Amino acid sequence: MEPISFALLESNFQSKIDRDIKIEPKDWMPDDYRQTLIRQISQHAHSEIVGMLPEGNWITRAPNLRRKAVLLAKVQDEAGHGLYLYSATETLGADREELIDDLHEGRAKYSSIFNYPTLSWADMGAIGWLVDGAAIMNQVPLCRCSYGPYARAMVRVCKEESFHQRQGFEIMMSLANGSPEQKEMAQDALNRFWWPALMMFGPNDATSKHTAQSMKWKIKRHTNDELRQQFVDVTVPQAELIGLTIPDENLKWDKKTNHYITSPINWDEFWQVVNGNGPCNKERIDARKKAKENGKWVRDAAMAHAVKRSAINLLTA
Ligand code: BYC
Repeated sequence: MEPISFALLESNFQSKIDRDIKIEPKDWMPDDYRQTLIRQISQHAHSEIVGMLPEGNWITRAPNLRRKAVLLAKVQDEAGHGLYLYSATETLGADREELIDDLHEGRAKYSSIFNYPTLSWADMGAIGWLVDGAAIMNQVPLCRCSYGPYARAMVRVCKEESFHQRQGFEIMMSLANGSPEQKEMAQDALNRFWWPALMMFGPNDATSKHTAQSMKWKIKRHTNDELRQQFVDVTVPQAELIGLTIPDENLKWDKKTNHYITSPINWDEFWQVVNGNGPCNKERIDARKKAKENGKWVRDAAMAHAVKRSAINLLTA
């Protein structure tokens, strides 16, 4: 029997994608597709885990028990998202420990947004409203991603993100309707998180090196700029509703396109943060490394227990 040519395998693969048939772990896939998914899903997993830090910072200082319980649940959800996503990378043959080492050694990226500090309680509102809001805009289309395990993980993640976005908006709404000082806190948080939230969608389309191929493979269903625009269009009216001002004096509604037009994004700031020079990059990675060191005894104990159990099972078999 003649060996199947690479060209035939590749054209069958692309034809499945074109017909919206999911690619599953044991299916043939081009190595570049596998590597692109490992890159994107691991960056996504790292973002969830690093993303626990700025909010975890406020659990002990939440203003009341209800807020504390909700924030605690949200941060736990993010740990869960990280775990589904690391599991999804394992279905592609990646090694979780190696991916985590890549993060700790600065070889892997994670979302730029988590390198900004959380200075006040209102930042918990701004993160839920804007950061989770941006995350949903980006992740709902990922539920239709061509790779089955990633698409299925995203369905649950998006349900939880939607709850996160609402809890954030509710915090902002309460502060915006509160005392003048509380309203000022909410406005200050919006001022600091607005531009970093827009940067979450990635470089603009002209400079996004992966978009064209990822769209062809239906890993991405929209470009970075399309999703960023959708986010601006839904978020500006929400700010108006609660009486807060988007920190962009050039922001205007364009009747011709039915979209808001914003000032240009500061891409220099974005790349500085992505390349490790943001306000909190070092602090975030140091915290992750410390968590790994501090958890070593738990992993060692779990391994020792597993070895003991399997020895007992062998003896009693
Ligand atoms: N920050 O060609 P591009 C969350 C990198 S977690 C850092 O457009 P692509 C949440 C990009 O990786 C949110 N790096 O790439 C958690 C690439 O670098 P490499 C995370 C960024 O992949 C807790 C280079 O720039 N969401 O929601 O086509 C609490 C060129 O970019 C960023 C996801 O990860 C950035 N913002 O598009 C609350 C979603 N943007 O790898 C909330 C899944 C770009 O070539 N990921 N880069 O060295 C995606 O949808 C896509 O990967 C992106 C980028 C839209 C982010």
